[in-house]
Amino acid sequence: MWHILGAGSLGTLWATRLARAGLPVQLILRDSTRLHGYQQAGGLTLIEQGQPQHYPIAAQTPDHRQPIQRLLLACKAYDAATAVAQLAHRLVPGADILLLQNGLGSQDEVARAAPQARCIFASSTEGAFRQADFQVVFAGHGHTWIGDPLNMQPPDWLADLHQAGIAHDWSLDILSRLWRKLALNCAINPLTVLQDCRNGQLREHPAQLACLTDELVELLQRCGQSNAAEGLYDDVLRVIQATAMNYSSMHQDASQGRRTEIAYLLGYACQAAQRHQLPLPHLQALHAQLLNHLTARGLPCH
Ligand code: NAD
Ligand code: KPL
Repeated sequence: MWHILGAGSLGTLWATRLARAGLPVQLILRDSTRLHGYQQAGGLTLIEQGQPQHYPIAAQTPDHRQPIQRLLLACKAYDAATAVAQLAHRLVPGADILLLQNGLGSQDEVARAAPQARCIFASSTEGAFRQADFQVVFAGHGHTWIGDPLNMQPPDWLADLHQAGIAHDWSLDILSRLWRKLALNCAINPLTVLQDCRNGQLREHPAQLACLTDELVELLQRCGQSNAAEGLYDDVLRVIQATAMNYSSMHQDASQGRRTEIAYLLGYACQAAQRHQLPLPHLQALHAQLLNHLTARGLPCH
């Protein structure tokens, strides 16, 4: 049984593909009001290449009593630990939790909230967005790396992902993947918010990108993540080029008045630098500017 917490973009993308492969799925929705809304909708809808497909997947609230052996955590980083704490009493000893959160920091928070479980981390380049409640558009095919820094042994349920057509690989260095993605997000996302621009327009700010990338490379090396630092600047330029017409996820969140994951991206990077007593003036100035920008718009910064 796949218990999936969060019927947002990625939760829906995973739940619908697992369910249509014939695998047992239970959604865990926030509360009885949301469950009622879901029952009214009659299930989840996934839209692929303009074609909607409906999936009447079973759902429950966190206070249901069914034990959980495998949990896919598909909420934002800032909700992850609270969500898992709510379910801690249902997690059987040795349960697996697959964490889809972007950035770093939430994985440790979840591990503290559920010490009886094995936490398996994911880093995904798939893209999905919510068109309406319980309706999600599969916007970008990508790949998901999955790994466990404490245990190199892959779980047997990777076969389910294969069956469901979810492109993935077991990564022996998932932390390196997560750090690399965090560095890309730190170089690109905050600037798109402050300049109010699409990713591609950052090509007009090469000097700023170079300063930030140099500091991110220093940070990665100091944190023992030299592999994640290799060729970072070229990769930043490649991602900007490949996603030139897109607004970054942080830009989308901020412009739509939604809370961002800043604390798990640039905030995490600045904290790590502080822990290592590493002065990174450009990154710290960017962080301060972004905090001011979000605060001025009434958005939380934690
Ligand atoms: P989302 O906001 O679309 O969905 C999160 C869902 O979790 C929401 O429906 C919310 O109500 C639910 N939720 C939160 N707390 C809950 C709780 N306690 N109980 C039940 N439900 C709860 O977010 P998303 O876009 O799917 O992103 C999830 C994570 O995946 C983020 O860390 C994001 O950065 C990462 N990610 C997203 C994408 C994407 O394309 N959307 C791609 C890569 C990575
Ligand atoms: O992951 C991204 C995001 O928008 O969050 C990209 C496209 C890589 C930009 O940082």
